[in-house]
Amino acid sequence: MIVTVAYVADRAVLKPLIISCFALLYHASQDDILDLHIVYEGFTKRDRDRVHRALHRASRPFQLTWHEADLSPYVALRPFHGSRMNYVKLHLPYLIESKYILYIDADTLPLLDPGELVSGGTAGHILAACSWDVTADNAQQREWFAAEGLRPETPILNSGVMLIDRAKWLDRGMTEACLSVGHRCTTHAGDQVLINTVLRGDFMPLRTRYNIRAGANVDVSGYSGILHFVGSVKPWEFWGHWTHKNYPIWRKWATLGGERATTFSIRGAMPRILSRFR
Ligand SMILES: [Mn+2]
Repeated sequence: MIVTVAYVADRAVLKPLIISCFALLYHASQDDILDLHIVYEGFTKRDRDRVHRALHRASRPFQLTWHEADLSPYVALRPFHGSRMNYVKLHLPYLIESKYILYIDADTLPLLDPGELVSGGTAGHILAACSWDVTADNAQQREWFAAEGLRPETPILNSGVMLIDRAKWLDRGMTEACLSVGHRCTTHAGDQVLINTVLRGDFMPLRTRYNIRAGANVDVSGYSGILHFVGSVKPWEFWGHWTHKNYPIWRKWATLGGERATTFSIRGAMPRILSRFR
């Protein structure tokens, strides 16, 4: 089987991207071919070579396609944490021709065979994703969802891991519907709010193991699945070394992938260091 997986990344997440791809390929079945697509912005040839080097260390069959991100459809959308890269997810079914596209955030550590997730399909839905325990009435953007008429119990998905049925996505005009919501959206949005507003809970729920919340304060090193480093403290950041409970497992995989676990950046660390003394 060919397993198609897509990432979207800029240089801010180059290191986690490299390790996420590496771990994914490492866990892929020998009987499958991993068909990897990376939509990028601002990568140099050296950056791309680093990705290739890590993938070759996994000694598994793969093919890799690079797509330069086109951010022009999103100029009128609100930036999310200072970037519009997250909206690129909305165009994946136009960029990649495959029945199923498994989208994975770069801030993840996939410790399972992706073929297992893809072969589960989407049960007739446009996509499959994890909703954790978030519903329209307890989501951060609950006022927006209520104003949009979502019922309080509507499950809200996390768009960090999504299995997309490409034909269904395109048939239902999902990209255009999300962009149109984005143009009138008044909340701190990002692709996730747009997708949830359009789907209104109509997605296949995935088991939590396919998107495990690996926050700084919860040790999930005993879990097998896709670890998702949610939250603002990331294990690959200078400060994460001390403050992230999942730093040891991150370091293990970063080392296997041939990367240093953290990059010391005084500029990146200073605001956090100073905040300790305030
Ligand atoms: Mn994420």
